[in-house]
Amino acid sequence: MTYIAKPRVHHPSLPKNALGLTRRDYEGSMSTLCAGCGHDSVTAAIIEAFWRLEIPPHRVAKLSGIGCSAKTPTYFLGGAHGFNAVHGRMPAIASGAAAANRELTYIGVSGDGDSLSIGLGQLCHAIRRNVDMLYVLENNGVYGLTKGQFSASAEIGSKTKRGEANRQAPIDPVLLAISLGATFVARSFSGDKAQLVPLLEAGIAHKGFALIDVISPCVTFNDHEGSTRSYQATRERDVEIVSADFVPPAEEITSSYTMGDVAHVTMHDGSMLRFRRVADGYDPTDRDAAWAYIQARQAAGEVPTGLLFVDTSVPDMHDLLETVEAPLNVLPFEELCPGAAVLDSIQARWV
Ligand SMILES: Cc1ncc(C[n+]2csc(CCOP(=O)(O)OP(=O)(O)O)c2C)c(N)n1
Ligand code: SF4
Repeated sequence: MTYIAKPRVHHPSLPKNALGLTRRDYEGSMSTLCAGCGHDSVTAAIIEAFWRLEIPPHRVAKLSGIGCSAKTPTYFLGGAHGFNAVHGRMPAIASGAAAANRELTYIGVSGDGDSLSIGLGQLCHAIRRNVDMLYVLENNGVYGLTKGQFSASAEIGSKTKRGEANRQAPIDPVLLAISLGATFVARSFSGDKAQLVPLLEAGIAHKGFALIDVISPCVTFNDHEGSTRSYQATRERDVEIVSADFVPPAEEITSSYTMGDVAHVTMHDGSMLRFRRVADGYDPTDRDAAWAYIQARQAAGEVPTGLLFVDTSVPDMHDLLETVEAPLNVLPFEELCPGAAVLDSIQARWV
């Protein structure tokens, strides 16, 4: 937790994006999390990604459930719409909001407890529906807010502060998402802003459900020797298997990599994902191969990071359900409530 108040007046020469906004305009309230919490670094990366993408804060809806991670939307994009849902229920709220207004950009922030225990079913169905949103899972292996109980992502053998070892098998959100048909799956580390920011940008630009699992250490309850989610353990085991770069539509595409090493995926809005295979033969567009590769590396004690899987060809929730283009709040009453005759004709289709 920081006690230094944010200055009200900003230096006039702070860099501005094309909207004339500085990074300060993408910040929120002062964080009340513990000093050094990984979640604050994720917040900083989210601020950077939205600033770079030049998305007006008031065109964003930020959602969360319950947990230290769920508090973080308060600390970015103060001008955005926000909703703090019941524990684990953020995906349902996000799905409903997105169905009612497809013009906003949706970001959900959750924890491993919020997502993989009480909210696991909700997460699975948001993936299955391919809801057009970025879902950031701040993964620290514990329930930080309720003082450090193991979460469902804790690995076997990981130790609590008092030395007890976890004996239950973990749920891996990345493998879960790939096996459920997710269309954008990435993993990163809160301490690696250079990798995390382009992944966040790409996840926001992705049309459909984008999951980014961010290893985000809890310095208060899970950063000791014996923990597999500490800063030290993550730094030792983090292996980047794909180096991804995000190129917005308006930017010239130049490559710093040797030609032949670089592959491009065009996103629906014309932006581009440019990735380099760091690991031999790794292809983030091949679902089966990605799943097998990640599982094999994890069995060998590594934490593979980067853009792990992407598919831009799958229809998202709006395409599947043929949702209305205009936000529901601007539709005239006659269209929202077309009367009994129209309802009868709809019901007649099923009799
Ligand atoms: C219905 C319900 N059950 C249990 C709780 C208690 N609770 C609050 S936060 C939390 C887990 C938070 O862990 P995580 O999602 O990993 O977030 P972190 O605090 O680690 O960022 C739990 C179990 C609650 N608030 N509501
Ligand atoms: S308890 Fe852990 S997760 Fe919560 S703010 Fe502190 S360091 Fe972060």
